[in-house]
Amino acid sequence: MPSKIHVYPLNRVEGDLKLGIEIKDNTVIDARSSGTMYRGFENILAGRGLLDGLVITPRICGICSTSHLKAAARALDMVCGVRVPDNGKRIRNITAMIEHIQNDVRQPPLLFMCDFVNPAYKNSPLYAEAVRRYLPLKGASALESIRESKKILEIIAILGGQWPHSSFMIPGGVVSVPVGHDIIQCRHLIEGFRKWYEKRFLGCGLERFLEIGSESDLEAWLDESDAHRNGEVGFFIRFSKLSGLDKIGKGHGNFLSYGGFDLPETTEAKGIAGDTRFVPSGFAENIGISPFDQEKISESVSCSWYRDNEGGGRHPFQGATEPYATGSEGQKYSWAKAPRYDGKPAETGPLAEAVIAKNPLFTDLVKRNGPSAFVRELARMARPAAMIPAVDTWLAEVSRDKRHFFNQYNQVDEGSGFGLIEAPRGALGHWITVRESAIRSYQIIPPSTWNASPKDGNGVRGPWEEAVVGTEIADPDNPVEIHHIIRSFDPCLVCTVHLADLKKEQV
Ligand code: NFE
Repeated sequence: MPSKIHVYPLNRVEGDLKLGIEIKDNTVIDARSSGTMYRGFENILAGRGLLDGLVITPRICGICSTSHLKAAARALDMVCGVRVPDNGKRIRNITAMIEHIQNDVRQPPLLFMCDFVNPAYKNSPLYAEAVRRYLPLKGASALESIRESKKILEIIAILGGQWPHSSFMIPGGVVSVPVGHDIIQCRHLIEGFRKWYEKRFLGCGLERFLEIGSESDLEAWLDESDAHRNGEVGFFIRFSKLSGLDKIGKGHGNFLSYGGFDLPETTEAKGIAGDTRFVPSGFAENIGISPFDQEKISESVSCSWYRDNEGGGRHPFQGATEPYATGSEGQKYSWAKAPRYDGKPAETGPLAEAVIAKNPLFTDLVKRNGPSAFVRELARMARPAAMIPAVDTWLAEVSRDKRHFFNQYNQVDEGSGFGLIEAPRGALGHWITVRESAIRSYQIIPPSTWNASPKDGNGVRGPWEEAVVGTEIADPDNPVEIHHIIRSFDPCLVCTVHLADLKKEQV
């Protein structure tokens, strides 16, 4: 049977994405991930004042603005050669972590598990319960998640003035200096959130959940009590296994983490042994981890609507953003560039962080079964378990440590720097070059660009293009399998992704 190309627009996904998939005998044989909107923040920044990225880059996105602020501030820390004092690190870490946590409890019920109410599952024994929980904007869990994720964001508003799009980080630290009752209020909020997350998400205490160290432990934990089975995580595991989400969405199996959350010099919070950050950096092929080297990052524009670079992929310090739309007749098909690490595509996000941090559960799951839509989403739902205690520890430390929150920085005329962090969706990088006190060039690679990458100059697919290849599609008019795979990467604003089959062509 000849193959057919199906073109699915994915609305409101970090600007708008379109996925073209080629299906032969009900199996995906090729895919094209296409960012359909040019934004041009990098060109807006060129020529502006040194600090303007602190105000402009948080506007890139409404769900990860604190992360862009942090990456911009870290790039400027490097340009200005200034160190951040412990309290500055704590406030930066607390606020950025809260952004992760809100995302990790908001995305699963609102954006991922709403697909469990797809008519494709209407005969599933778990369907009625899925509808009760996740029916968009009506399900009990969907409504709870909106309420609780909104509440926890108050911590960023208290410490940073507002959320989203705040600009309270500066080179050398933060400008906000919380007073006693601010910290009391933040600790009250994190404590209330912890109780809700334990009761409704996990069905057990954080400590019990963090004991799970392997696939068999996970199965034993699930069988242990109704509370475990009926929490959001337990229900997600049961539905996913029954529906085969652990068998789809494998991809390349390459993982990237820039690492994040610098540990203060004095702190009770612990990263993994020997690392100076709460989340370590690294690159992994399956579970084989190698040290991270930012010089190995490059971006190809061979299949992207930008003027071709001579000599292929370029490091962001040499990168340029020169739009060059050729239509869809050539090999260019996306406004997203194609980032590569050591020439290879890499997925990034909570699963990549967990593998690179050698988390025993996720190392075991990936070692046994490889990545999947299931394991990617499980890593997201589990991530707050380790972060909530760190937030509370740093809040307590801020209230005891009366020292300063920033070090004075000097304005510089020339220099360059990069800010590489972990945003909610994974590795986020800002690269800035300064000449005559102004921004000469600013290059940004958000996590969704890594995951949504089009093909590179060698024709190698990006992570989610690769993840959908090989998938059997039961009904090309309702490709729920593709929804699960793409949403397991948590593309920005995926809550309102609608896949509509625009066009079918015989090839
Ligand atoms: Ni618009 Fe973001 C995160 C960043 S993009 S959500 O997380 O940076 O992938």
